[in-house]
Amino acid sequence: MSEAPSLLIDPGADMHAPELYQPVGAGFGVEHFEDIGPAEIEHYHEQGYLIVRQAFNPAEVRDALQGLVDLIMGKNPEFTSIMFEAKAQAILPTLGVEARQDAVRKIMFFVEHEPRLKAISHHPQLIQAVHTLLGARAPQMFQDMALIKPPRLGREKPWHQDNAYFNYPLGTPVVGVWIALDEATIENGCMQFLPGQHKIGPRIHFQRRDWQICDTDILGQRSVAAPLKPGGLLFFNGLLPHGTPHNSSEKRRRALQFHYAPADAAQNPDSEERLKHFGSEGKDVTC
Ligand SMILES: O=C(O)CCC(=O)C(=O)O
Repeated sequence: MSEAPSLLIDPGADMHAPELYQPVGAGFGVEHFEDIGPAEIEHYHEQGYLIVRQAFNPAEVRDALQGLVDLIMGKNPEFTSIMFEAKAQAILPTLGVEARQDAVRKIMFFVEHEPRLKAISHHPQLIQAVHTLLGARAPQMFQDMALIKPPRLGREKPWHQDNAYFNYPLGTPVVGVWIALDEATIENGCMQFLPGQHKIGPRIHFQRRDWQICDTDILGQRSVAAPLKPGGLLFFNGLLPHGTPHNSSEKRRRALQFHYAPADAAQNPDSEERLKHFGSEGKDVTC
């Protein structure tokens, strides 16, 4: 008898303090890719982010969503990089299209398995904008992810810097792109960030609810939110501290997240250098 493939399971974490996610306002942005000019590029470099409110049209969003749902429903049996919530493990085989999506924590490395998701991650206008934000260097996408926060249950992604998770040498420009597939609001867990704080450089990360910046370093800071309609996106610097709260609403929040670095930038062979700057779980530090 053949064994069922083993599932990727996320065990879950405690609830965060509500004070960690009380933005003072919404972030700056433009409507379309065509509106990105020198002032917007300067804003990105100064503040560490830029919003494009209508980056993708409804047909492009619909296609990406259908590609995602097909992967979740196992239409490509070779694709297994889906991480499910531990609580849903026992009932997964019984779940239909809607409920199965809400059992997913995240999905990774799918673009080579799903042309509709590859299309959005390599959209010509997106790539052109990333090229510009990388300082006119040809981009290479090195990470693709989809993140689902089901109604009421969707968990926090604690405050962190994405570069803490990547092995690029310090100083390598990294652009994150976060794309809303559903409307993303403060209530259902849109992105929140600390404008300009990418300039402070690497922060020590600790193993708490996740590998994250210490809550006491975030409390009292003036964070900004990026509420987005479906098809809106956030560009953000790999050193920008950001997080997303628990979904306290009745509305599901599905999003894509891609990361790009210059194609000619080499990665360090291991995490030693990175952990010197961002800290490690094994370090003798508490938080
Ligand atoms: O979409 C989310 O909830 C958080 C995404 C994020 O910041 C990450 O995975 O690094």
